[in-house]
This record gives sequence, C-alpha cells and structure tokens, in this order.
Amino acid sequence: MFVRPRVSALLLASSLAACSGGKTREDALLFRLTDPVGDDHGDGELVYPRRTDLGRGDLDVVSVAAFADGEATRFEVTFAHPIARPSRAQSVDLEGATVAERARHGFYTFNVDLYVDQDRKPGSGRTDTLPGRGLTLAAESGWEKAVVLTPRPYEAREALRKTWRQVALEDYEKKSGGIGGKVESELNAATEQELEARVFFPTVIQVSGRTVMFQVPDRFLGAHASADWGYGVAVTGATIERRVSLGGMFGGDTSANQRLMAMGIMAGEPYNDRFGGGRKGDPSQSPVVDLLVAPGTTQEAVLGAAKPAWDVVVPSGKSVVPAAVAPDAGTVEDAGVTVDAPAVDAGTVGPSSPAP
Ligand SMILES: [Ca+2]
Ligand SMILES: [Ca+2]
Repeated sequence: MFVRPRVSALLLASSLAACSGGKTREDALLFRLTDPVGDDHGDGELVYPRRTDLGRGDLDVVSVAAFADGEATRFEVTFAHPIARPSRAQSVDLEGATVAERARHGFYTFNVDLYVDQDRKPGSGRTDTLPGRGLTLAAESGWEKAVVLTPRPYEAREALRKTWRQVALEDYEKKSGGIGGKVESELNAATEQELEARVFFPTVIQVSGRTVMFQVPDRFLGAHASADWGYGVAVTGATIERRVSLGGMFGGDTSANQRLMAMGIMAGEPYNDRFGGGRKGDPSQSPVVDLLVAPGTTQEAVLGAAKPAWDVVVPSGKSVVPAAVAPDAGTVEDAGVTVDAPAVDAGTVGPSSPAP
C-alpha cells in the first residue's frame, strides 16, 4: 500500500521541480483564508514547550492559500515566523537519530490538519478529527476528505491505519462477539479503503521562509480545491520520536502513535515535549495551538472548556445548502463572509508575499 503514494510522490516531485519553486504562469489562486497574528495560544492559555527551538509565533498561522497547480492543488500555509528546519546536529531520541533523519520534508515542529467538507450538507460526512486533536466538527461541517501535513507522513499514515483498524475490530467484537480470520481480513481491507479514500498525507512538500507548500492531487480531492467547500484548519505541535512497540502482536496494539504525531497539553508548567497551561481536570482538552474558525465564533471558545462543535470556514462565504429546500445548489445566496477574491488576487499572491 506504500507503493502507490511513493510512486505518485515521485511524479509530483518531478513536476514540482520542473516548475522551479512551485510558481508557474498557470498559477491560479483558488482561495486564501487569513487568521489573526498572535493567537497561537489554543484556548488563550496554552504555553509553548520549554525548549529553544520552539516558541511563541512559531506555530502561529497567518494564512492558508490554495492554488491550481496542474492536476493538483498546491496549498500554502504561512506562519508568523520562519519555519524551523530539521537539524543534523540535534538528536531526537534515545536511538541517537537526528531530527533531520526523522523529518525528511524540511519541517518538524508542526502538523497542519485540513478537514474538507465538500458537499456542505448537514449531517453528511465525518465529524471526528484525527487522534490526539480533541476536537469535534459541527454536524453541518462533516468532512469528506482530510489532508494531514505532518513531518513523517508515511509513519503517520501507518499509525492512523492501526488506530482505525483497532476501532473497527473493537466495534465488530462488541456487536458480533469473536472475530475469525476471514472477518479480520475483511475489516483490514475496509479500513485501508476508507483511509485511501478519506485521508491524504502529502509527501510533495517545500518549505520556504515562513511558508510551507504541499501538493494534494486532484485524484484525491476529485478536483481542485473549491472556494465553495468548507475547510477546517488546525495546527498542532509535532512529535517525531519513534514510538517503540511494546508487544501488541495479538489484539491490543501498543505500537500505534495514539496522538498521531500531535504534542499533548497538560495543566501547569510545560515540558520539553508537552504544552503547558492546560485546564485542570480536563484530560480531553484539545492541544491544538492555532485554529481557523468561521465568522461569529472565536478560537478561544471552540478550544475552551465548553467545547462547542467546530465549524468549517467556507472561502466563498456561500452558506450551507439546506437539505430540504435546495432544488438547485447553484442558486444558494452568498452569506457575505469576506475573503480574498481570487479574481482580484490571482497572480499577485505567492509564496513570497508578506502576510497581512
Ligand atoms: Ca494565527
Ligand atoms: Ca486562529
């Protein structure tokens, strides 16, 4: 199952290289979302880990843009600070591996999740987020596709596959008792199918200054990313050390990275690999550092103690299609949310543009 992503990654890598830095005349801005500067504090109280290579501003997203790029969408996520590059001098775990060996795609301190609500139909799609994110999307913001930009995409995919497989096995066991070999392989195949259809881990990635660019092929999203779809964007701190498998040969799977590469949060002072400032008595608090939210709500509220459902942001501002009264989806009125208009900005926005 790793053959296909690697092969297509190579093809995309060569096409990206041919475009010299990812910018071509055909570049067309599909949409751009902006996020406040200085809100990389989760619910308002999150404290960065105690370490020298990660601090305030480093995980602060200021914009997320999407460009048509051949048979793919190129996303560009821009942070407030230059992106930390993996070092060959810094070792990351007890095995003595360096950060550069663990993270081979030019970044290592963050994950960016993109939950894409393609049909905008209430009640359609998944509302859960990836393990370790601690967030739930609103029923009218269910996602059909998720894109997970993470420093170790192959390992993250494998970890998610193991988690989903475990959930599938447990669900089946609860309903039907024991699991035979045939059923188990059917569940494995169904899990792999769901993962392939639903979640994409980019491997064609470029880091330039404050911006990380990554490609998502049209064959995954079904088309270029649309300004009429909804996007849920969440940034977490990344962990890149290798988890050691402690058994789990039968049933219980302890080798899966249960937080899927996301750094956790705890009450009180931060550690080297954990955010601090978490709420006491709230072990399920989201460790998300920066979040894009729809107009009318705040990041601090969504990540706060009340944990309201999280709404995706629709770049075009078009409202949800009411299921019962939508004879023609093309006539839905504009809700008036302000976002950069691609027609005006196309060609003027690029990886080197200063953020607002
Ligand atoms: Ca921000
Ligand atoms: Ca934010």
